[in-house]
Amino acid sequence: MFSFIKSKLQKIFTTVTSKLGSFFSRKTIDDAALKELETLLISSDVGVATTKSIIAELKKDVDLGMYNGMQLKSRMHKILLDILLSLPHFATSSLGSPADKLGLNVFLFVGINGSGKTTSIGKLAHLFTQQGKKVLLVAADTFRAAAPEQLKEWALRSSADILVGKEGQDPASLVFQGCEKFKNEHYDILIIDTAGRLQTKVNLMHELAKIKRAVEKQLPAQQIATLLTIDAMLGQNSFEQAKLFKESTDVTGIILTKMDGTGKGGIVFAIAQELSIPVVFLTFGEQTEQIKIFDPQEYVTELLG
Ligand SMILES: Nc1nc2c(ncn2[C@@H]2O[C@H](COP(=O)(O)OP(=O)(O)OP(=O)(O)O)[C@@H](O)[C@H]2O)c(=O)[nH]1
Ligand SMILES: [Mg+2]
Repeated sequence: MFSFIKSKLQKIFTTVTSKLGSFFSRKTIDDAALKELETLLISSDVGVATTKSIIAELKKDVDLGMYNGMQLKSRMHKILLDILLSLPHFATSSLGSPADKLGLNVFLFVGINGSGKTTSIGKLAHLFTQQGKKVLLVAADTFRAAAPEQLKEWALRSSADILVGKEGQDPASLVFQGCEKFKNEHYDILIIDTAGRLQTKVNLMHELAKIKRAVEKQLPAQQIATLLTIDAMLGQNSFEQAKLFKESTDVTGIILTKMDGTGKGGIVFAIAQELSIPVVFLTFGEQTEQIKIFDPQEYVTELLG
């Protein structure tokens, strides 16, 4: 059976995983090899700071004079996994569990335009309706006229209900209505789509903060997850925007989108180490089922080949 990376994230497999393999088959690993490895990690989006810390760890062993490719592989496995597991663990098991068990069942999506919010919402809605849950989507991207239509398509595909506002309605007031509907009509899951672009970034951040307050007025904080979509193909360029969202909306988790389009894949480590936000889902295509809960153990094992 093909591994997840090999079959779904082919570009990563053919670049990073196969290049790492050439290190792991070496008889000796010395300083020169670590230099080469450093270049590979940086070019795979691991990020300069995170790469330096990984290489510094590996160098301790090289200095002790013991090293072959297989030992390198097992050390890297531990170091990379530690980076991912060092975060306050996101309870993916609580995703969508009933509110009375304090599971996360309200998902506020944020992220820049084109990063994959609406598409990922469609996939997540489908995941939940497949489990027999009653799902409500709120089309709070009122900035772009075509946005509610796009979300309606996804609602149809996943058999979720959708609340669309009146033209020009304030998104926070629509979200407020959405929360009331969610409670009054006993939905299991509420998912809110937002705009990725306004006249200015400051406006956007203010609007998102206002939307968040509208949700928090009606629902307990323990139920609410703010999910930030990041386009994996943008790599390190996505960091500045991620920081901006993090500052204004207190992000619970990241959905790393378009993993099918990148041959890198190291960004998950840079996100964990430099942003301290857990990656919760990976998406890898435009079809409904092309989403997966991120599993650190599996990801590291498969990335190393
Ligand atoms: N290859 C690939 N394309 C994707 C993936 N997720 C989303 N896309 C595409 O990326 C484009 C943008 O996705 P949207 O979901 O519209 O992004 P958005 O964040 O809602 O954008 P705005 O509504 O403009 O803020 C669309 O063409 C999607 O089909 C993915 O995992 N893989
Ligand atoms: Mg959208």
